[in-house]
Amino acid sequence: MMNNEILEVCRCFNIKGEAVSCESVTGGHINTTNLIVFNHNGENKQYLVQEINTHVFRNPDNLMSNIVSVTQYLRNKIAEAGGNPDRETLTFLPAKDGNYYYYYNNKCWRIYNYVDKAYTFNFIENNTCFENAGRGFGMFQRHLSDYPMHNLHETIKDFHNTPKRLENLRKSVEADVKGRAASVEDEIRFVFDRTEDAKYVLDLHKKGLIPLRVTHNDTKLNNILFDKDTNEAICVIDLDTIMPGLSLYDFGDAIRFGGNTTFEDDDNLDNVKISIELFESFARGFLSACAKALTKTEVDCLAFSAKLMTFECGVRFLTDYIDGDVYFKTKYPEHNLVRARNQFRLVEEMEKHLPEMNAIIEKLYNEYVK
Ligand code: GN1
Ligand code: MG
Repeated sequence: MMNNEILEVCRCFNIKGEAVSCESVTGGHINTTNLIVFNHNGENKQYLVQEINTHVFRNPDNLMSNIVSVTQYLRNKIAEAGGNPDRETLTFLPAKDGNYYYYYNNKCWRIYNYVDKAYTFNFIENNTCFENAGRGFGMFQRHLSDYPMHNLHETIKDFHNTPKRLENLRKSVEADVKGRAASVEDEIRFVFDRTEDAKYVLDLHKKGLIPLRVTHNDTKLNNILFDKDTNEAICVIDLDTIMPGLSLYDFGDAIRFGGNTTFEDDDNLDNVKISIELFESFARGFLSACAKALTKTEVDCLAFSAKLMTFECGVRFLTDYIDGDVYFKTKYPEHNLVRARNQFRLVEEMEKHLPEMNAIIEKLYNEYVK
């Protein structure tokens, strides 16, 4: 269905031609996305028109400055490596005022080229695909290893500061605006029983044992595009949270989502397990691309980081449930609670399997580094 608002937005970004079709793209929990096709001089071109969630990303200028400078940097790296920058990174369009975002109808918009002959997954179908995703995120890390980090803005403050996430939960429980806290006492206890875990990697960072790097920070499986012909992971997308961070966040969050044997919002907790095979596949891809760039302390924390990121995400879902679902998009009233319970079950599963996961990392590290 053609949507007039989207059409007007396209005009603000100087898109030429006749609109052929427009459909909404679902999957992300934060921004709202539409795929629009324009025909210009007999040729069809596809664009993604996205409304930026300014409740979450409060400074679109800083946000787009990060994204545009990182994608331009990546274009050069990809070209140097003999790749195709139009497929291997995103290309954003300037609006008529020269900025890479534009306010229309009091909403903040941006547009970028749709990469065709590519697909995303919401669920892993086989080990090879997850290994390819690991290589894709590892390459992303490698390409950005010399990026001048001081250029980057912190688009969401303390995004992966897990102790701060616990503090926020504590505040939400105290405020209890929806009167939901009493019904989730077990979940709250689960979180505060793990207060020590929450600060483990940040403490190592503070001691200088884990370096700050340029990281993606939201490495869900559906944030990487796969090529339809080769099935290789070609392009990392959803670049809003690129910031200085720890490599562990990218590794850990990818396992949180893709290493789960079910969806992050499956309410049947018996389905929630960590797949050791998938864990190994992703770790193989990731380490094959960037093991040599990581310090030994980082490598030693990789398996733990999967548990940490799963725990942190669960804390965020639980906090949002208590706050009345103001951050993540939800489809039904208990959605955030279901997600939180799912993540906490996955944490328990990872706690059982941590020795095995650590042994896999050690084995792969020896393979790729020694
Ligand atoms: C959000 O936008 P999306 O769906 O890729 C969130 C991530 C969470 C994820 C949980 C900016 O990611 O941090 O891990 O949901 N993004 C932001 O599925 O908060
Ligand atoms: Mg996102």
